[in-house]
This record gives sequence, structure tokens and C-alpha cells, in this order.
Amino acid sequence: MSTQVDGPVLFIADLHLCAAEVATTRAFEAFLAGPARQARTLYILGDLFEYWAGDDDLAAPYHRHIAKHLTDLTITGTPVVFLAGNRDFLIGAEFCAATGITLAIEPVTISLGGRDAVLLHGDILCTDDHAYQAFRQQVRNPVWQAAFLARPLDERRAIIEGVRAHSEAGKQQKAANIMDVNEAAVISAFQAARCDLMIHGHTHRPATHIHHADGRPCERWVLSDWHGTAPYLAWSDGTLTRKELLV
Ligand code: LP5
Ligand code: MN
Repeated sequence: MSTQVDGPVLFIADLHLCAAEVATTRAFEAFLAGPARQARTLYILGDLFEYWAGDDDLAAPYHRHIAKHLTDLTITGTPVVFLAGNRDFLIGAEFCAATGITLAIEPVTISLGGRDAVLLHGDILCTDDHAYQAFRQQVRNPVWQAAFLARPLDERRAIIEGVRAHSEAGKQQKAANIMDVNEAAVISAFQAARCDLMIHGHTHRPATHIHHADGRPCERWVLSDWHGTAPYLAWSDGTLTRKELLV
């Protein structure tokens, strides 16, 4: 086992892995066996899975398959840090133990060559989406989660399918700007983290934005979602670069 201390730091999000997405699954396998092997650390900023109903769902062959590929990476010495997304916040200790990844609670501040960067999934910044934020507050409550996880897996899957249908229908009615980040929430996040660099996913709007917090220019890098290729962000030698592994 070795740690790639001189390798790049990599960031990915919004893969939405599921058995039906064969090309994206292949892209993830190739990414883990390729660029991720050289990484100093791989940060997964949420929505690794299309949804996660609880760690007992690790018994599903597809989930075991993905877990095995993650384990193959962590045992060769690449640390993998996972921040929950709005679809896989029920990933817990059992999944982490099975794969060797580390669960971190957002916001996470890291140092990239001496420059602090704050990492988030991004959904918490979408404060204009009041219906979603109310939903989020409910399902992120540990008491609610314990009660939900106590239900049988089949029942949880059925409930999630209902929420997904509701969410997809609701998104058709919501204005696009409601589902993007709120400027004031972004500024507050920069101020709270006391840094001028932010990396997040969730919105599926890959772009680099400049904001001004307390008169300072601050960079916000939005990660790309995955559709059959492996788009990622790499930090190396003081520079962030968007890359994409084609499979
Ligand atoms: O994920 P994305 O980007 O498509 O949409 C999100 C918000 N939607 C969600 C829901 C997830 O996509 C699907 C559920 C994931 C499973 C989590 C595990 C366990 C949860 C158990 C729940 C009981 O997060 C969407 C945002 C969008 O991002 C952009 O930011 O708009 O938010 C919504 O659509 C939420 C609605 O606004 C409110 C939902 C109320 C739910 C009521 C359910 C009623 C039906 C129940 C039937 C049994
Ligand atoms: Mn998301």
C-alpha cells in the first residue's frame, strides 16, 4: 500500500450510479482504475448513487460491485472522502467499512497547496427552493432517519420511488433559477468557511463563477454530472483543471 503524496487531488459528484446506467458505471470503473489510482485524495461530493435506501442495500449485486471497485482503490492507497448528496445521505458506517472510504460532514474545508477550499454537495445553497429545503430538513433529521431505516428495505425503496416521482414532476413546475444556488447563501458559505475557493455539485451546471464576499473575489467551481463519461476536477501544482475520461 502506498499513498500518492505527489498526485493530484480529484473531485467528482453527481454520478447517479444505478444498474440501468451501464455506460456511466463503466466510466466509473475506468476512472477508479485509472486517474484515481494516481490521486493523492479522491473527494466524492455526493450523489454517487441514483439513490441509497440504507446500508442493508449493500446486499444488492450492483451495489456490491460498486463497493468492490471502491475497495480496490482504497486498498491500493488512495484515500476516498465522501460527502453526502441529497440522494445518498443514508450512506453510513457499514458502507464506509465495506469500502474503506471516509464519510465527512459538509461543509468540509481542505487546504490545496496552502489555499483553503470549502467543499459541499451544493443542495444546501439552493435556498430559494423552499419545498426542497423543508424536505431536506425533515430527512436529514437523525430521529426521522432512524425511524425510516427501521422500515423494511422494500418499503423504503417504494417510498423513495414515490418521492422521486414527486420530485421529477415538481421540477417541471419549478423555475430554473429556483433550482440554482442563491447568491446570499453562497456568500455566507464563503464567509463561514473563511476561504475564497468553493467546490460543489448538485446543480448539474458545470461552470466557474466569481463572487465577491467582503470585497474579496471568491471562486466557485461547479462539478459536472456524469452521463457515460467520467468528468472530474483535478487540483495539481496550484491549478484546478476540468478533465474528462472518455471510455
Ligand atoms: O435529485 P434531483 O437533483 O433530481 O432533485 C433534487 C430535489 N429532489 C430530491 C429528491 C431525490 O431526487 C429523490 C429521493 C432520494 C432518496 C433519498 C433517500 C431517502 C429519502 C426518503 C424520503 C421519504 O432531493 C428537488 C430539488 C432539486 O434537487 C433541485 O435542487 O428541487 O426537490 C424536490 O423535488 C423536493 C420537493 O420539492 C419536495 C418533496 C416532498 C416529498 C413528498 C413526498 C410525497 C410522495 C410520497 C409517496 C410515498
Ligand atoms: Mn444532488
